[in-house]
Amino acid sequence: MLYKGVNTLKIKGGAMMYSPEIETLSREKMQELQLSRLKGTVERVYNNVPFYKEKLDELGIKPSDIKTIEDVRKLPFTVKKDLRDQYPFGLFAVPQKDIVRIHGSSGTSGKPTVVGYTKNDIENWSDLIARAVVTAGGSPEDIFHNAYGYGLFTGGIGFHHGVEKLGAAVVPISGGNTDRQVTLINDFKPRGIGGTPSYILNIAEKLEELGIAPEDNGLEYGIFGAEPWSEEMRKNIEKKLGIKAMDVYGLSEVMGPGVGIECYEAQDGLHLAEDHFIFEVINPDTLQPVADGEDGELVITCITKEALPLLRYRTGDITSITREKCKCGRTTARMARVKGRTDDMIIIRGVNVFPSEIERELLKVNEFAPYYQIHLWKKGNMDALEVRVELTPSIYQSIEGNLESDAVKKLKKQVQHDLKNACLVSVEVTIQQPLSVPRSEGKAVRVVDHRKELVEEAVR
Ligand code: DLL
Repeated sequence: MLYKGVNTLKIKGGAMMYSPEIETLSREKMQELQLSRLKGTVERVYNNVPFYKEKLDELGIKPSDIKTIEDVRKLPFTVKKDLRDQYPFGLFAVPQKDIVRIHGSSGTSGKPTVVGYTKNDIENWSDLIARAVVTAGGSPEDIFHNAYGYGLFTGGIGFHHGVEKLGAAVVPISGGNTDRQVTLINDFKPRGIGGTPSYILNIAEKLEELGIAPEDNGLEYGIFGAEPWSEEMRKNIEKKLGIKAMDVYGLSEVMGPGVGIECYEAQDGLHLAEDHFIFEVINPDTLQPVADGEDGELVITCITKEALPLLRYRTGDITSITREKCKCGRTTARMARVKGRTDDMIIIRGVNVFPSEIERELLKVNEFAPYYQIHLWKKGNMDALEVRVELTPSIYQSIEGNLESDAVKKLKKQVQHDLKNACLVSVEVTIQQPLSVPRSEGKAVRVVDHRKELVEEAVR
């Protein structure tokens, strides 16, 4: 089927695709395309971004030294601190008059990192979101409930333009006001929904509370990302909403959402937009590439961006890449679900723990609602890890609200044992009443680190 005005068609025996010629390109052809775009990018940043000229000069590299795709490894890395140091517009490669949009990411401390887009950048981004929505099972005839936050965050407005570009109808509800979200879902019956998985879970629970059954909400697919989530969380959301849930990845520094997306057919790794970015996975300590399938830090080079073409941006995200063909027919490389961030990794008594590993264990426990928060403490000189979880309302009722009951004690012991087996560290599990873990409307705060406060308090 060919949708009017949209580059979407069905390929035989395969999936619906938005840009089939790109999505099924041979590796050889893809690398040719990447190389020509990379050469252009290096030339542009060398001539227009003093920061990069200086870095390239320091390394003795000229744009003409980029001759093969492997030469990307000759280029300098860019890190978040570089964006902060060049705040706000120091890394832009075009004059201010060509910028049509500015986004940012809030970060935990200080000023946001600022990113800019030209008109072409926005067109490319919208195309990639349109491609992502189709990959996730969407079509131009859909209504798409967009519960990503609108504002400096790239989620809301990024999806907004892409869904419109596809020709589908976007409901720009943003995050928050869950009652209204549920009313609109019930009334409009959107086929697609987007939002952070932690917030979508709130919406799903609200629907449940109001007695709106999964088969009556109209939803068929969801596109969730912007924070790490686990397979268990996926199953949970899919069941509650009666949909297929796809993982979408992206970061404002290189564009926003749409850098990678799972396909509806396989839900097995995120198809990467290799025509716009070059992806590497490196060992964060040695900075050397790791083999396909091996975990490391994802590094992204922008090859079509005009306003902010970052070279070898170290995302801090831990994942792996496979280049095996997917059963949906696409040939693009796929990345595994992000396991966590290098800076999110909790090091407890020398053991590395990712919040997603803890999530996986907790969500296996039927007695718990799918909400949790990790708290880090100091006990004497030792780090201590506490996980706060809550019982489901029905379990809470069945024990008559007695959190000291033998059943709760037994459950706590069992979960602590399972967590220790899975994560190799001792975890103190605090089982709480329903609705006691903070709910998110955007990215969930999974880890609260009290260790610094405690040290500061002691010094005071
Ligand atoms: O979170 C862009 C986005 C919006 C992606 C909507 C997906 C959906 P930032 O606010 O700059 O941009 O945060 C980027 O979020 O480096 C990852 O650590 C994390 N992240 C994004 N997507 C995923 C995901 C947006 N699917 C940072 N799984 C990234 C795990 C994710 N982490």
